[in-house]
Amino acid sequence: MTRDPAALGPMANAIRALSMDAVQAANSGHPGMPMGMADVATVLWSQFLKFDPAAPKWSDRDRFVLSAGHGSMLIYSLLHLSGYASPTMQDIRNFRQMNSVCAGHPENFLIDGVECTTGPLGQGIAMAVGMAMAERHLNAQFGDDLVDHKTWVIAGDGCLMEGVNHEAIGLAGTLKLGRLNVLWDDNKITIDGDTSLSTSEDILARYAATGWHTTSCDGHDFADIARALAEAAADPRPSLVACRTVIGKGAPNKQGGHNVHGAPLGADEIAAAREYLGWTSAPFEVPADILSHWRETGKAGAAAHAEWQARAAKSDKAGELARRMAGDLPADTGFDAYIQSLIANPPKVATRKASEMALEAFTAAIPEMVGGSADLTGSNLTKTKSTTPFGADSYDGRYVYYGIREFGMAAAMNGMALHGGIVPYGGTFLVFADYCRNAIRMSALQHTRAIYVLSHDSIGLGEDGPTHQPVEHVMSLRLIPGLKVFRPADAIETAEAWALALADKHASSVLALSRQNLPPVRFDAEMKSAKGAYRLVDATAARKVVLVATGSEVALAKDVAAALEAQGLGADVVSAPCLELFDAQDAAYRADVLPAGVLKVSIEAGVTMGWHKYVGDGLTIGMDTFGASAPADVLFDHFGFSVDKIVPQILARLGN
Ligand SMILES: Cc1ncc(C[n+]2csc(CCOP(=O)(O)OP(=O)(O)O)c2C)c(N)n1
Ligand SMILES: [Mg+2]
Repeated sequence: MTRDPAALGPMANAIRALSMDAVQAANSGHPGMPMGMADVATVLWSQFLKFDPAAPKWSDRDRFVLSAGHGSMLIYSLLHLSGYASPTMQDIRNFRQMNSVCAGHPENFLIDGVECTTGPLGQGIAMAVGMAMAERHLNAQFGDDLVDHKTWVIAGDGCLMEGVNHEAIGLAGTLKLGRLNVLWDDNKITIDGDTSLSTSEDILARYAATGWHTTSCDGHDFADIARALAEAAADPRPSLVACRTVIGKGAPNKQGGHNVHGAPLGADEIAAAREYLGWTSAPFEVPADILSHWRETGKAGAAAHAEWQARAAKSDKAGELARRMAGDLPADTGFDAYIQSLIANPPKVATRKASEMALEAFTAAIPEMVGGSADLTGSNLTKTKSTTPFGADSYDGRYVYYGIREFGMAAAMNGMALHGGIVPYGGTFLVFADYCRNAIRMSALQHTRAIYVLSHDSIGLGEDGPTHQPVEHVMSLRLIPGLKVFRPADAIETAEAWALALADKHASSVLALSRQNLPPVRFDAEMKSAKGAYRLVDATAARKVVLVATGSEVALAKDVAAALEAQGLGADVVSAPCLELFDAQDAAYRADVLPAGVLKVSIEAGVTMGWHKYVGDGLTIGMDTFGASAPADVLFDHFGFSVDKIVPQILARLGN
């Protein structure tokens, strides 16, 4: 740890110089935030943060989250200066250019030291809450010797204004996440101008009201920063430190104004800043003495890492922790025995119930699964016997009562998954996926194994009516790249969906589940959902039609096929629980399941847009309007999901 106070100013100026020069070279980017928070970040990294640049993935490192992701040059500077292998100075020179790991916003999949992808304001803090939850949970399970670290966040005015901030801090306060410390870049500037244009909130009072410890400091006074950070670190509550700063500090003519937020300073102002800061080095050059001070910062963490390794070598729990942190499931996930029980006794249950049954088996066998719901536990059926409540007095619990905070929940799930050692799943109604949609998108982008249990997946929920009936949601979630959207048809497909979601440690999944009971359609143990879509029923008569359906409409498709066969028209039924997995199959398989030259008909109680990709110029049976409030069977009939209403359309298309 650097204790020479005289070194801190030049160290911070190295961040300022790299940031302004990189933004200038890229001719785009955000110099204001890194320059304004350079002093705070220097104190944090040199005196508080526990990290080992040689081991970016060391599980007991402190987590550092740059929630104000537009200030990406801050974290790139910090990582490079303190001695991480990535980013290199060449990467920084190529800031924001194709193939540079120094992307416009920090991306967790490009640089090891970047804990999470940030840029969508507010979500960094919310993910940090999840990381702090993960730390306490694993601490409760593995003890102080193996898990004992903090989560530090740098956030801007924008992060604190976003609604998700409210959800996240409410959860953190209730859970008493004392190892979470948020350093707020209190510069009173956002893009449009002074924060007084849009807010008059007493932010410290709001945080205090949710159970946080709050303090303030002069963000350009090293001693005062250190005092505030020490206070935050010591307090048993989560802490907010308001760091009063000047945006763009160091650019003499532009600092303090909103124009320095997100535009290059320009050659003249950069020259003036060099003069003002006394920075004489050329762009992308850091004087050796300053660099050596920076390289000192990781030394204490490296020593702590070595001590941790010695403890881990003696611990009989270290192997299990390593397994969980690697994201590898136990050898027996409970899947095979559970599938056999379903085959022995195929239940007629809602797929949300089937999900609960599968979860009983999986959560018993996979201790890293941590579940929860946004106040719909009894509807999503996400709680199992193995998942006892997680709370301030029971961090070893595995079930999170997230409250009515869908966005906060999804972001926290991302944080837990990114922390590692935990496989988070969480539930809400499918229709409210929109409330947390950007966090689901961030799950996919960050390759987190977050599993969303989204029940009440269609008009089949009935009387609650159109506010609660998803119509566009299943298809719109399929639009998110990399996200696997499962809509299983019965208990076996639901178990398969869970198994597939759990098995892929680099992808996130949605399970769209029915409220209403569904008859079993599958009776064998072959893992057919792995192919995404498969032939469930072969045509008996000469094949004229292929019906492709998902979820609750698969049983209907079987009835439609039977009616067609009764008229001598052969019809296959294809169940398509996961179109993303189907798309990943080879062309021959896809052409076999959905062959050319026959009429293909999709049946799904949702929007028809998207289905022509699978049925070509065939028929798309769906609904492109909102639903209505009525019993489910009435609604299915009203909106055309019945044998009587579908068969004539098929006959007409066949010219019969
Ligand atoms: C959810 C979201 N909305 C909008 C933006 C666009 N945006 C990026 S930075 C910013 C202003 C943020 O102000 P502040 O956090 O105070 O940053 P500062 O200007 O102080 O660097 C906005 C609106 C975003 N990145 N994320
Ligand atoms: Mg600001």
